[in-house]
Amino acid sequence: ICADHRQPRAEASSGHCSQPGAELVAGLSAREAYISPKYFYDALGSKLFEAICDLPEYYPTRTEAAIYASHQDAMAAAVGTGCTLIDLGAGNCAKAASLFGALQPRQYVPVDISTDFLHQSVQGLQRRFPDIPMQPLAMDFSSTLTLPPEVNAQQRLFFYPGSSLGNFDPQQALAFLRRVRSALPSEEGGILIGLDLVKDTHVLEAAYDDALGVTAAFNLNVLKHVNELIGADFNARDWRHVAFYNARFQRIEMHLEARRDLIVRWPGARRTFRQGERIHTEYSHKFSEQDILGLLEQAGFGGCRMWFDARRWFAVCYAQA
Ligand code: AVI
Repeated sequence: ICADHRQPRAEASSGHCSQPGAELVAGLSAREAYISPKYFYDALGSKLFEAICDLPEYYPTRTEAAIYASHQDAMAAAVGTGCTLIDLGAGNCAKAASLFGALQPRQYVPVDISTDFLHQSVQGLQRRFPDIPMQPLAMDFSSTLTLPPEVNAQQRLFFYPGSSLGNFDPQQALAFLRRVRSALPSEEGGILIGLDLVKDTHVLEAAYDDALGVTAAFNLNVLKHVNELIGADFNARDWRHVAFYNARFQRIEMHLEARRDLIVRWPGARRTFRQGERIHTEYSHKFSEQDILGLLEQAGFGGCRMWFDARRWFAVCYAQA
């Protein structure tokens, strides 16, 4: 099996879904070099991301969890009980599990790229909730959403929390939501999605450049993963983490910046980087309420309901097919 995660994540080093080499080489060879954020999530990267979620500066995870805790009854009233809960990029499955009591899903389908991580999480969860049938799926849902027949077609609820949609560029985000909409075979399903809202630049930038340097380690770790995947010779010590808010595009940008002039080699090629030259690694778009409604409508959803935290830093939206 192959696994996949909530955002454009890559295969864990232990279990690849596809050949990442061509994509990585294309990105490293581009005039403005880039590495897809899906390559953050090897085994160490997944752990670093979990650590990020616990950081005082990284407000999204706990803010979203508080929204589920406060509004789960209203969410269950909107969604209805007994859904087929399809958790896109389930990771440790904690967010979905926090809604099991209210939603009482008839089937839980966690989807993730990190095969081992997914199966470990589901084992523990199945012991806690023996009455909920669980069907873990290892697939790269960022490019296709064809679900196997084992996934119940009735009352599907796609769950996409964590503002992972923000890691796509706007066109990809719309295409992704349209794929989700097409995977709803009837008019009865929907999507429950968590999205980070536009806010003060200092709050945003601190969340992506924390005092302990965990996000820096997460960003730099992608170089180790790339070395493993394509046999490159990146030295993380030659690079520094750069994260800033680009207000024009409503997005955090993460880059890796060369600390000195250097050459990186991989089988069959090499590339010179000048001091200060950057490799783009991630966008994390932030949304307004209007952005969210517009996107969901354009993707073919309707009847949107939204819930917020007291500071209006984060939104959870339910939209129907
Ligand atoms: C997974 N994704 C929604 C995170 C985000 O906030 O964009 C990834 C992340 N990158 C740096 N910190 C967290």
